Amino acid sequence: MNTEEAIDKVYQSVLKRDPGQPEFHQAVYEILQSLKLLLEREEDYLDILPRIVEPERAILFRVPWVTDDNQVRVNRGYRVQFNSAIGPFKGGLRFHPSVNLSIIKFLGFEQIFKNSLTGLPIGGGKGGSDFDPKGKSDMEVMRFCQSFMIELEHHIGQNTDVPAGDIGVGKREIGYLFGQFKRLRNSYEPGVLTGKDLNFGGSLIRPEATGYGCAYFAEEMLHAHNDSLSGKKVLVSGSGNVAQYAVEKITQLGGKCLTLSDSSGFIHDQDGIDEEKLAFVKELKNERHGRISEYTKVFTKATFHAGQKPWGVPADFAFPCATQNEIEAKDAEQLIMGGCKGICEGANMPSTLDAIRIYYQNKILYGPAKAANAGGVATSALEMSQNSQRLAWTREEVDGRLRNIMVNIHRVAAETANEFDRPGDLMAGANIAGFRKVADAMKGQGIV
Ligand code: NDP
Ligand code: 2IT
Repeated sequence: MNTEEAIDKVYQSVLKRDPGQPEFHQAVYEILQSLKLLLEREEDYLDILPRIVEPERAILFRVPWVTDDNQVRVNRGYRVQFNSAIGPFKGGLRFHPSVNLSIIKFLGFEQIFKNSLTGLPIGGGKGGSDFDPKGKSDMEVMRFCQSFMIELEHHIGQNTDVPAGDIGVGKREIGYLFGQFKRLRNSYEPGVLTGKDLNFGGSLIRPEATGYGCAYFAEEMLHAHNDSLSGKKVLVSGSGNVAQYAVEKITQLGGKCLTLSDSSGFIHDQDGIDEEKLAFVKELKNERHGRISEYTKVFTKATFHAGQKPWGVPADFAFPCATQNEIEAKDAEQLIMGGCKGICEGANMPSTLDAIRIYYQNKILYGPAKAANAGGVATSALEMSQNSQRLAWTREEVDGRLRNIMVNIHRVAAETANEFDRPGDLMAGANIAGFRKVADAMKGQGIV
């Protein structure tokens, strides 16, 4: 059997074993395609594949809770502990009605390689629920989080598995989860969750880290071509944690952000989303949990496009920061038509495989999610370090470390791409480099 056939055999076994998990299949397919380059040179990594595509443990549980008007609701909880070769399982929790096992497995699988790329000792995992926080009161969200933690508590710990936020899970939810964990354990162990409030072990810059890190990564991509974000017209999708801080840093670096979106549509502001407008978005989204369309009521020159995505707006660079598969082939074509010269992924797997093919055909810059959005989890690992030391670092200290980590991830991805005769192919470089460290650790630990 040649390498190609051996890889295909692994992929076919995943399709057969896990039918009905299209997002997971997509994530596995992308990695396996990149790994062909490595496996053609070093066959003994092939043995790792059947194990790395199988989670070490996957937990599925019932989450019963009671609404404000005393109705019993039942949601489904998940925690997929994918790989602990290089450190405790680490990865966020997503609360969104679309959550299912396929989505949690794709996220957990990607997290293995992303976490490895940070250079920090963290394994890969992900969890969440099909609970929809939209339209729920604070007390409903609290009761849900408490019920969720009653089960999750059995499976997590600062040396075992360390959850954090993702879509629908921010500082508020992490606070409720931590409060319940502390009651259940009767022990103050802040290193069990990251993304905490500053008052109980959170790290400065963690809220900003994914968006800032993504902008730092894009700046590195551009620097490699003697260019920068300064003066660039930029499209951003989403308007949550990642999108907000991507806009903040892109703007500080001299870029002009023209769009933001949510699941109801996008806003287009030709004059750019400046500091004052961003402050409005933060208050709208983080405090009032409102819709992005409200932006145009306050900033009347901007327009709202219901049910549409921002990819048709002419611009130089795009930062998808909402959700998976938000750029399909037709969107990628629109981006190219509009003059887009680069994509830097804040969201996880925001581009379909066909969209990525179009980026490569058109030779635009492509910063894949595993590398470009790793700043969030990297800063989570810095939060864990501070918790272990019982110390809190300054904003400058954490931001400096974040920046160095992003520069380093870009360097490693670019160097690995060169090593495999794919100059500029950051997807191949990131996938191979992320895999190689975990695979070497797995080899060293025997058949586990
Ligand atoms: P938030 O919940 O803060 O924001 C999510 C944003 O994306 C909202 O604007 C939301 O709109 C929009 N969105 C979510 N689902 C959809 C959908 N199906 N269609 C259209 N819009 C959608 O989440 P984050 O900003 O934290 O996460 C955004 C992305 O970044 C996700 O892919 C996440 O996995 C990834 N990520 C997050 C990290 C973090 O540290 N938080 C780290 C690395 C990656 P609406 O409010 O209408 O639902
Ligand atoms: O996708 C991600 O990397 C995250 N949601 C952040 C995970 C974390 O543990 O901080």
